[in-house]
Amino acid sequence: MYQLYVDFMSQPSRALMILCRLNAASMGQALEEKRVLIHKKEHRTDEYKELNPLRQVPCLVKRGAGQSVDFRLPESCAILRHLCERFSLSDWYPSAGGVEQLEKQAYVDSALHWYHSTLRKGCGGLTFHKVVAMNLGVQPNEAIAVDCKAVLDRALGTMERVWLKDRSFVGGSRPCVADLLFCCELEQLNMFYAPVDGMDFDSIMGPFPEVRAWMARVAEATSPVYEEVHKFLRFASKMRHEKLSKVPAKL
Ligand SMILES: N[C@@H](CCC(=O)N[C@@H](CS)C(=O)NCC(=O)O)C(=O)O
Repeated sequence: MYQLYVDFMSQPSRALMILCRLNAASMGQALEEKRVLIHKKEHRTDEYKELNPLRQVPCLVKRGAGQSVDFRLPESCAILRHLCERFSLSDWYPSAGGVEQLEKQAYVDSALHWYHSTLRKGCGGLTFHKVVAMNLGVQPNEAIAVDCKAVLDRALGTMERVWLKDRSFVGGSRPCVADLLFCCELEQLNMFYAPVDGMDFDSIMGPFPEVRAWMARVAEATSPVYEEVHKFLRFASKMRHEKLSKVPAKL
């Protein structure tokens, strides 16, 4: 039995939840979602550290007889790949068999590797310093936020020019694991509230209509699971916007 440790507010966690929920039938009863609430610091407990010494979500754990931990795997890209290989989800991550398949797999791998130092760094860093840091009692750094915004803009441009050029999805004519990961990353921009943050989802995405259209395609192709998994983020965004709209504007 596999257990997937996740938080609804974590982008890579949501990508994994979408993959697993959409493919529940192929995976049988083999996988259970377990919540780790980052805002309650549950990822810092000794119990969780035993499972994932990196103290982050997501993390995959395989339990054997008597609930013993037989295998543990941190890092979203490794987990996405492993689950696809383990449960033969080759529509989501091409399985290696013959040169053509191997090349398709390598192409998806290159998208997964690209993500970390580009989309993740820009979008995750910007969101952390504009939205998340305050909630965790960490001092936000505006200079880092500005750098991350530049990284994000470059990454969105690269998505239009490279990953989405002449194709509906990063995976081609249908979404692959990279589409899930990229899309869930960008969804967190919905937390931004323009009058206070100086930007929001619409203003960030304005210059990148192809990315925006692709996000709608990913959501539609994975409906209704996509919205189910993003329900909590939508709620948290709404709460934040309402709260900030009551803060008197600075003179
Ligand atoms: N490279 C990791 C990043 C995971 C990550 O940054 N997880 C965040 C949530 S999205 C986390 O656990 N943050 C808590 C912390 O780092 O203390 C992956 O792709 O899985």
